[in-house]
Amino acid sequence: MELSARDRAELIEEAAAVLDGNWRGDHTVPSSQLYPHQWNWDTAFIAAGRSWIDQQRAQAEMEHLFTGQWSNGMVPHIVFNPDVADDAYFPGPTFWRSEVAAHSPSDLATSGITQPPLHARAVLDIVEHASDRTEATAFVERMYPRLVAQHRYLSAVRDVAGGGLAAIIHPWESGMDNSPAWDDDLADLEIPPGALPRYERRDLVHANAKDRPSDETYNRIVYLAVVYRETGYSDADLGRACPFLVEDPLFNSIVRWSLEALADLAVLVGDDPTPHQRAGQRVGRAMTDRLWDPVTRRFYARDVHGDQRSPEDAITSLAPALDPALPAGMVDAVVEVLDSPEFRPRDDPDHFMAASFDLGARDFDARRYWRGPIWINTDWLLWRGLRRHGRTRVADELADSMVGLVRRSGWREYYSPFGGEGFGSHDFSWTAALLIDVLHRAQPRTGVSDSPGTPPVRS
Ligand code: 2M8
Repeated sequence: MELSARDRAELIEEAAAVLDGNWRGDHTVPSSQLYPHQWNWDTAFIAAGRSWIDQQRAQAEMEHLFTGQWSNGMVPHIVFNPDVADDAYFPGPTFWRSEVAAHSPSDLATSGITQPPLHARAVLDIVEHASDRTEATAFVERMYPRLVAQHRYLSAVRDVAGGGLAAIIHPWESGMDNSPAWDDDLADLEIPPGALPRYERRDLVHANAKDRPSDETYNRIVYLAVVYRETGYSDADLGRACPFLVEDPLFNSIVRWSLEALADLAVLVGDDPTPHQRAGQRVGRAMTDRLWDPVTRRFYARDVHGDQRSPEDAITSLAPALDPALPAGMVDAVVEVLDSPEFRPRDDPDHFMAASFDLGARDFDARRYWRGPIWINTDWLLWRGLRRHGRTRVADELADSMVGLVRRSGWREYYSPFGGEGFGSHDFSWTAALLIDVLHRAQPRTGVSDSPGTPPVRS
């Protein structure tokens, strides 16, 4: 694909307009209708991309998200905008009732679960791109203790199995809510009669039912949230309280990548980076000990209750590419899977990568959310990880795909791997923000080469 300087500038301008359209004064919504509040990992993606063009808004939205941080360090997956009607999104503030928790903020409604902790990495990106260095230094000083608290919560409260990994307690915490990787765990779940509140799905008002989770899945994920809410969102004994307990490769790879960034931020504020470096290396080792299957040479999510890996080939399996110290043989294995017909439809000349689920699997669905379509955020995470490991060929292909999808179908929430049709929301914020990042760091097949990034650190 050729991209002229003019095309590139136009894409960046369009992406900035998408973000400005979704800006709400102190945060950016993922999309104006389907997701009208502030989301956790969306904010990190949005701020990382926006940092190239608007330092002030990038900083502001990170700080706004952390106004919703709980006193135990947990950063909620949604910070609700009090100006938005309660029934604009389900489950909204009256469902989550964050006030029942001892740790929640008293003046702000939030959800009671978290999402992948990409924030230290986003803060580092903001600082690296900042034009106003004084402002950036003050921003890091404000954010650093909050990020430390976030990671302390994940290691102290979420390492339920004691093996060094954070467990997620709800599929929404993975960010890949409807992935077939969670099907077995959800199938085992029995909803006692009367345990499910009456509710109306608001997502189907704004999105095609073919793109969204089934009603049966929705009942289960709502039930899981109710079960945790009934504990008062307690930190105690999650192993007993939470029927869904999974060590997810993507979540933990992001913990690993962010801990590395947190160590760099520690240096900037004059703190000791060593504890964060060591914590990151421990997570990396725990991923290879607990999630790597040496027979299939893949990473899989681990069900903590069943104490076993779930052998589903979902995009989460490839995320350990983000670990800067991942041994070269494991990086090779990630690249092999990504290159295989499981993740790219080679027989289709108009194919894009990377599917979010094994293209040949029974449960693959090219348009249903997280069950097969391509997402720009997972492409971007793999791209950042693989560039870092010097896997330029496949990283460039990912960059080409991201740019190609947007040029083919606009700023959509997700896309078909076959032909690139767009699905879900229009004018989706992280798609716009991450494309700004891609276009600044690399010029897809334009002949203008990109600097290869920091060489991998071996530990
Ligand atoms: C989707 O998740 C929300 C619940 O958090 C939903 O379906 O209502 C996911 O794609 C998630 O990863 C994302 O953060 C959120 C907002 O974009 O939407």
